[in-house]
Amino acid sequence: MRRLLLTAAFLVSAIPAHADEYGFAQWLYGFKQRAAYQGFDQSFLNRALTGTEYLPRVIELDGKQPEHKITFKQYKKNILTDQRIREGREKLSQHYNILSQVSEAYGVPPQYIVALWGIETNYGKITGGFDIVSALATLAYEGRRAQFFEKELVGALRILEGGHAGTDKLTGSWAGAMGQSQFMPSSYHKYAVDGNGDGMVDIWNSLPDVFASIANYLRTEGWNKDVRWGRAVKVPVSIPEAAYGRENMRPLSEWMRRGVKQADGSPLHMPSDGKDPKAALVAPDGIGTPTFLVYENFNIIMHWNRSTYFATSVGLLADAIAHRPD
Ligand SMILES: [Ca+2]
Repeated sequence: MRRLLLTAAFLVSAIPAHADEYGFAQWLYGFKQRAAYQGFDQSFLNRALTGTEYLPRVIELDGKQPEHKITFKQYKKNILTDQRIREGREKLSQHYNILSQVSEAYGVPPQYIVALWGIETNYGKITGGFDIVSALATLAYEGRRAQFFEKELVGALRILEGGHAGTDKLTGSWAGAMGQSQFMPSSYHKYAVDGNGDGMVDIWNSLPDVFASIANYLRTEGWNKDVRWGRAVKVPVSIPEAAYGRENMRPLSEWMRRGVKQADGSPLHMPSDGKDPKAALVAPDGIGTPTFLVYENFNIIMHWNRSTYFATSVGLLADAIAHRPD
């Protein structure tokens, strides 16, 4: 009888209090088998997944309805603060040597590297404290985008398996974006590079690695160093609404002919290399509100984050950091 009671007590304590935790433990067991089937070493899996836990907070954040859509004007006010601009300029001068080396090597002007770093993590200060393996496992278990997150989880394990992340605990946002550049594991594999040549690709702690990885992302996606991201412009009313939009790329010379000017009313100029870059008109808050003539590089920032607000703010912050007029 005593023995039976002990067994029962053991069983009760082995079952997690919360049903989700029980379901998660079962899911993790299945995942381990699927991962082993993909070629991971069993002892590595046991080690890497020890301590992996269900994170209710991640589910809570994932379920949050998107906030009331704010205008670009409001977004810009939140993102392009005097503080962020001032700090960006300080960072640019403080890390000028590394940044100019990276810029030279990857063909990306330093102000864009600093701007992306500044907007993603406030220059490395807000990188998210979630354990990435637990966060991704929780999201994969939850199932809303199970396949996507399980793939990212496998990607995270590959980073740990390689042992060259410079860290044995991957941390980041609740949604899996890691380190100072906020790369998902798949982006880490695709774009992250070793900037200081120590054999580690450490986007958490090494600034040369962070900068080189951001620059390598932009270069890989086709950044053109001879053209800017875009600029604020003045558009004549004769240009109809249908001509606006990122998909309506036209030669710069055509926009000039149709009367598009710089925001201060001065004329636009053709690049000195004699090329006629394609450009599009983007007005995030609609016609009659601040409008930008954007080049292909804008689409590369949009590849990083599919938000016009984001891409425009990165461009404006880069200009402000470099003291370039918009
Ligand atoms: Ca490194």
